[in-house]
Amino acid sequence: MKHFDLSNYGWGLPLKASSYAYKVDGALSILHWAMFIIFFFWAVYMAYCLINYRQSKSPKAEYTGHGTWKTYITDVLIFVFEVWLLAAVGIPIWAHIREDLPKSGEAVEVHVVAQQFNWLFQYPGPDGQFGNRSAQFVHLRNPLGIDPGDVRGNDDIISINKLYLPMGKKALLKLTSMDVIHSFFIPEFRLKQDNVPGMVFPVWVEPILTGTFEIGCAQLCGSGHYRMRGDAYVLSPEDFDQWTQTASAEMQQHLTER
Ligand SMILES: [Cu+2]
Repeated sequence: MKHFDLSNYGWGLPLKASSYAYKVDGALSILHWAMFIIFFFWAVYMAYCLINYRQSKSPKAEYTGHGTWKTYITDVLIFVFEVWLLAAVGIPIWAHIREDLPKSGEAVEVHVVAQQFNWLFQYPGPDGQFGNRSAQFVHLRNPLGIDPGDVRGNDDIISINKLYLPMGKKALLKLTSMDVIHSFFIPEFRLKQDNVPGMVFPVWVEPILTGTFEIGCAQLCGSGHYRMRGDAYVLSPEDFDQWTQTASAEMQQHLTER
């Protein structure tokens, strides 16, 4: 399997690999173009003032001012634009990403557990049910501490630093941490969310491209923060089903040695 693809990054923003990446980039583009236009006109206006009100032409400072309502036009335009950007563009996109969570049965569900300095992924396996986890069962061979007495966990898949997702299907990721605050970040998905110990944050993503995408930790979490990375492999739905079968079978074999 290909290890993270550097060609996903280039000039400008990274490759757009999720259904909402276009929306996020659209909002960023509007903001940057607006800033560029505002900057341009301010620069032109400043040059106009420097020339038009140069000392030889206007030697005496005026303190009273002669502002009329017209001087507020630009302020009002920028204010209206900013309110529009926030209310009509930003908040709906944010709400879509944060609140349009797929229901448990409709999506591929993965538990994402951050740990200094790895990403641990738990899949429910073919039975669709997650086995319970408990700290008392954590072992080198059982890094997530899946309860060996819980039959639901017998076919669960544990993957370290490798996240597998099917293309074109929604994935519901439940984020938590074992130790300190980490932040789950996949630039190509435009997805970033803190992993907080003792809490579970659900996030969702719908990959629209197959390929390998880098997972980084976006929260300084200790001396090994720099190497806390992984890869997200987006497979075709058939390949993903195949992977689920194979990985689960391997885990069950592994379990007998647990
Ligand atoms: Cu981290």
